[in-house]
Amino acid sequence: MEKLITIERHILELERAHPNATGVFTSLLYDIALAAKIIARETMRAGLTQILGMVGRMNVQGEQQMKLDVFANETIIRMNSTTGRVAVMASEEDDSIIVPPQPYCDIGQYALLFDPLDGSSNIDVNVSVGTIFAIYHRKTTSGPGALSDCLQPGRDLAAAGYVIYGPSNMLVYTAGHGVHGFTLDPSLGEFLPSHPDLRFPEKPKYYSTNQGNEHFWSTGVRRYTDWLQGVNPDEPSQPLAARYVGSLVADFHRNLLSGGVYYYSTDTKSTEGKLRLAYEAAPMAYIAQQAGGYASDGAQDILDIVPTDLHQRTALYIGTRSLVLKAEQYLRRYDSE
Ligand code: AFP
Repeated sequence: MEKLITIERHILELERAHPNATGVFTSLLYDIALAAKIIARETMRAGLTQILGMVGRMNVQGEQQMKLDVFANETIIRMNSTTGRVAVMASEEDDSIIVPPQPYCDIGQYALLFDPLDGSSNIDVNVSVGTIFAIYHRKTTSGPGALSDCLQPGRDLAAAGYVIYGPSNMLVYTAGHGVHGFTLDPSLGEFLPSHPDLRFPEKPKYYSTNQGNEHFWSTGVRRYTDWLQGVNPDEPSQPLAARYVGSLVADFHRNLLSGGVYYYSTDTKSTEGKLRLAYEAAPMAYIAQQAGGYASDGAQDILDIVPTDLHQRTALYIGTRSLVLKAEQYLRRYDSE
């Protein structure tokens, strides 16, 4: 009979496989799972208040209702500020690093980076959103955590994951031993294992991109898209179906389960790309790699890029390995004079 365990037990059991583990890392993942449950609850409520027309008005305590991305951000920060596990944090919502109070910032061993509510424009129309998180060992050896602890290449990640708030809420994470998916059972309030050892399927089904940007794309990106659609006369291919939610977490998750590629290229409108390297592209790239996929900025592995700025942007091609390698090939062939 298959054993029924919670995400906490699962993390603990993985930790037991590492005799030198102190338990700090396990507790940190547990803290994130708890923050995810709180955000999931609020996301569900936000849908309801939207329907009942309460957003932007006062709640029963006479307080202005908080926007969900602000709520998600504050929840993750509060959950991790005084545990003594995290030396420094960085969020999409904050310009600078977030340093926990003393003595927690001194004793913390990890840097936690996150996008609290990715795809937040979807929330107003009741479509899936997500949280992305990245965990690094701190590099500084004493004192409070610093910016340098957050500016590490994805290859040095200790763990990464995302939570998807959708028809059901799921937490998917990797700590370097495969990718594990858990579904929140609302009646128990627990994430239960539902998708063990996730891998991209061999045969992809989808491509996901904002094709509204086509006029701004390079020749390489257009030819690559033709190839994905099976209409490139120079290189016949099986056409893939297009699916685009506009929330990286949702698009990535679908492609992870069904096979496919998500891309947001650089273009004449945004020469740096749109997605953020440190807390969007790098953690998702680590998950992709652990699931047998690949992520590239079009020329190199996302995991090799060392961020120089907290909010640095990048182009991103991510998903089924062969599809991402093909993107690199097209960009090399057409765009690299
Ligand atoms: P928001 O969090 O500002 O909605 O951005 C979401 C995102 O970073 C990523 O999750 C989407 O895939 C991408 O941007 C959508 O961008 P477009 O709206 O330009 O297609």
